[in-house]
Amino acid sequence: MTFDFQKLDLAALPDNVAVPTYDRAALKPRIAHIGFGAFARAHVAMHLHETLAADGSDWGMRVIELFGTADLFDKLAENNHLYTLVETADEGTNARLLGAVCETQHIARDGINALIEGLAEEQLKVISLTVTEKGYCVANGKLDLENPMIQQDLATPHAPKTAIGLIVAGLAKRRALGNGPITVMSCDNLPHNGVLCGIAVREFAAKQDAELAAWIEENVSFPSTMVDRIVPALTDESRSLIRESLGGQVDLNGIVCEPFCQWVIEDNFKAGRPQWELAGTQLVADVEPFEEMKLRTLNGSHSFLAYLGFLGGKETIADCAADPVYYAEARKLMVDEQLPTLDVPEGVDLVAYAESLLKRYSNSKLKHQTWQIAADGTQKMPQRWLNSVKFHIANGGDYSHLALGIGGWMNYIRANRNGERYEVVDPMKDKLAEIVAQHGDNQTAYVDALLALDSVFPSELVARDDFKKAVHKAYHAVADKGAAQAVADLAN
Ligand code: CS2
Repeated sequence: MTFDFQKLDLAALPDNVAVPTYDRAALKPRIAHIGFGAFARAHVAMHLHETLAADGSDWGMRVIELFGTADLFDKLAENNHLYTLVETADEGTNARLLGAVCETQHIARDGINALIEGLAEEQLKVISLTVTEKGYCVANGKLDLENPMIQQDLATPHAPKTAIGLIVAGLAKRRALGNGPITVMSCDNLPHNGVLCGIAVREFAAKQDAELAAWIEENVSFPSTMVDRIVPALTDESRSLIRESLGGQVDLNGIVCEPFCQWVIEDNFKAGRPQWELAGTQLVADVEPFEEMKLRTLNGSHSFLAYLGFLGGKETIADCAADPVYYAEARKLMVDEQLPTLDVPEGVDLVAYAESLLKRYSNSKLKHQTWQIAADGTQKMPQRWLNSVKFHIANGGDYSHLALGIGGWMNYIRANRNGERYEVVDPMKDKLAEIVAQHGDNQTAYVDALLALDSVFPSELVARDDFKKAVHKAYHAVADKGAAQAVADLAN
């Protein structure tokens, strides 16, 4: 199937495709968003679009990319920065054009200086980011000074390649120009994402200039946020759905997602913010209970289904949810092993929350691939599973589902599903492949070598025989009986 660029013809859109009604010409780049992938298009930029529709303000968004080519950004500009959002579920589909983006900047097209200067502009009041877990370059709660990209950026701070290096360069320029305070808002699936982002930025700055670090302390806030919307990577099938929804027009910047959307933001902004609450966003004093609930329940069960589902021959989360055994065990993972570890956010019924997630997983229109969620396991497991394991060990609770998830991951990274090879995506993939090559034939040594990865498995867990035993057992269950049987055996 080919999808060639075509300029959107707004007059020819089907009547049910809504277009922005607010004054887009008045928008100024007052938010700069780094990392304009599928998630940001469907979530962060959608919330701003709805806010603008409600208040008609001038809070436009500049979107920034540090990787790949500027092709899609060029196409977005040709369409006056409009693009299509299609929300789809078994109950029906809804398409509309979003209009909050007013500018694009790409490192490969515009050069790093333009990006740095952009972050220093006076009218810019918020820098937001969706750069995935690994984009923060943090290990064990600190800036990862072993990370080669951080080392390179510290050596050439005027030409950074990482988001953290770019933000610090932008803040340094902002300080030099006297352009005032700003907020840096992380929107990635990490616990205390604002705190972690603040640590990375401040530690990077302190390595260069203590006065800059002190200025940041005083002038920059780092609110935490909880973001939630399932937005699978585009496939030909979703591109076709976009075309069909637009009455035959192609939009290469379009995106397809589920109807559900949630955003909880810590209300801690140094220089103002859009009135996001007008678009249903929750602004709260403490995001942590929401973050932990979502990370452990949603993302934790996603990763469980990703490894054990993929190895069990299931291509999508909806395929997993359609299998009564996977469905029941994912529910138990959430209700029996994750919910007891949580502080309940005000007004939330946790069991009803878990049920609502299973309903979302059953959306057969979404085609959210298990292989996609399986990516970056070394970056995801600590917050999704291992903190809960710590809780159970301290409280004598059962964590057999969490352990099976870990055993599933250890099998998954061998890149061999009954003889079928696949790509393992992970920033530590070379290290993982080395462990497979060195110890793959000796299962005990293999599991021990993985448990020795100290940026993934906390030493306090690895020091415990009961934990090690549970992981060895889980690894063997999946290796010997296959993932589907190992999941089914959890019921016994
Ligand atoms: C998923 C998330 O790929 C993954 O790791 O668990 O992207 C998930 O779909 C979102 O966090 C939902 O809000």
